[in-house]
Amino acid sequence: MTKYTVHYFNVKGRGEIVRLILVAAGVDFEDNRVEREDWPKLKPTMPAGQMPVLEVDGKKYCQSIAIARYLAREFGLGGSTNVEQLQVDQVVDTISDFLTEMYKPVFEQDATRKAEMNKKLNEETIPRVLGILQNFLEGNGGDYFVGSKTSLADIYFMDVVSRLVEKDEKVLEKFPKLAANLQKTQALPKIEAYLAKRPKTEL
Ligand SMILES: N[C@@H](CCC(=O)N[C@@H](CS)C(=O)NCC(=O)O)C(=O)O
Repeated sequence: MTKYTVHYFNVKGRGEIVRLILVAAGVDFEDNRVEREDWPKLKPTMPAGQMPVLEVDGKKYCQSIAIARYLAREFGLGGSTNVEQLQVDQVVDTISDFLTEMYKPVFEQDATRKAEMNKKLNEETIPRVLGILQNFLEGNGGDYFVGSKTSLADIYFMDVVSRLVEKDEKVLEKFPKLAANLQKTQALPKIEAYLAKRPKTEL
């Protein structure tokens, strides 16, 4: 049996999607949550000196989205046709771009600049990106982002947008279809069980 290990910090960050795909697929994996103080020693052992890293039978691979796509294809969560894979990817890349924007204010040190960035994020970026995602969802009938079952697209949406909902429960008020999709993914039995026991982390 293939042995999978996910190496990442004890945060959701960019690594959570790798964990979630394995969880959704019902695949056992070692969840190696690296402590910050251990990182300098481990960094040179990672392919690009960063995490998340997926280790498959002792071989390490980097880049969260590349890993997520690989696992999704491996376990039937990546789209059934080439066009469906493209549809999954357009959702995933939209969310990945958004995640970069979402974390910018978090790492800003200057308080004034941080406040400006948060204002722009909340008033412009979040509604704009949710609008785009809602169009993708409605363009596919409104239940799933791609095809007629859960895919990497739904799981990555849940991963990232649930973090917004935790901060502001009204964020999806104007996007009922997105809210329903999010709840459906969170209620998948394997995901629900994982979410109930995963460590609570700020990021
Ligand atoms: N594009 C990469 C980015 C990876 C990345 O930025 N990793 C950060 C944590 S989210 C990291 O390892 N930081 C520690 C370091 O660079 O030493 C991915 O999506 O996997």
